[in-house]
Amino acid sequence: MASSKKRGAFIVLEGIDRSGKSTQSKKLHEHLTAQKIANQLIRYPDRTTITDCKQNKKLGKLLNEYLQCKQEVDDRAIHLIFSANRHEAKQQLLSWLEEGYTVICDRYSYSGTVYTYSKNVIKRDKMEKEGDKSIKSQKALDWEWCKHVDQGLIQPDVVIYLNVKDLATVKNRGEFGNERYENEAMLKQVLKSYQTFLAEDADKKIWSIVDANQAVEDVHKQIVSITLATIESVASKPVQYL
Ligand code: NYM
Ligand code: MG
Repeated sequence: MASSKKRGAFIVLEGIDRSGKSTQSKKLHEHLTAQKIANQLIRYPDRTTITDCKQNKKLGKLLNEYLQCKQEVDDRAIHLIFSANRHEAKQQLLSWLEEGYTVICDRYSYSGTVYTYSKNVIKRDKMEKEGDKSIKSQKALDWEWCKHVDQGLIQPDVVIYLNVKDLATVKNRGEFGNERYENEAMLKQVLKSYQTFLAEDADKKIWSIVDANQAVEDVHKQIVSITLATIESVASKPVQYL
């Protein structure tokens, strides 16, 4: 990367299902494009990736079918596949940032950890109640393991967390309940797990909390302002890694 060239910013949006991430990511992309700020909009899981030339779209397709409950996959295996879906795209992401594109990303590594971990907490609670002796096997899905597999990925310059105060808000938004994980018990635990991340990452100063209960346009304005400040502040700084 030529030292005079400004790099793009890596902007991640996180939050529970129906918190408005996709709407806001798209609005941000449209806004930056209208302002002639070079940018790319991506999302995870990327349900379309091709990783096996003999069987097109293997990982993306599998993740999509898993989320739509059309396939059952071992908990550890699927966590690694969600992670691999990010690792395989790392070079492309790095190239974009170095070329000066700001990258808007709808969910990232944080979703990976909080969803797998939350699923495991619920499973363990159930096993404990039922006195299930195989509970030890669930230990391998602890918080650190879930996080660890994403080490080496590019660290976001900012993680914009769309904070919903209670599940009542998202339950009234369209299509809630169609996919795996979109149920109350799970999303309650996911909310708690995001709080754990916020607390753990406090010294990294990359999380920016936005109240998702506000009107769409108000949320958008806040996100634009955070994004523009981030683009400005990281332009001459090196990319960081998880
Ligand atoms: N999800 C997303 C995971 O379980 N692990 C991951 O690594 C990622 C990126 O996929 N309920 C889950 C969270 C969501 C689901 O996301 C699909 P979306 O944004 O609804 O398409
Ligand atoms: Mg969803």
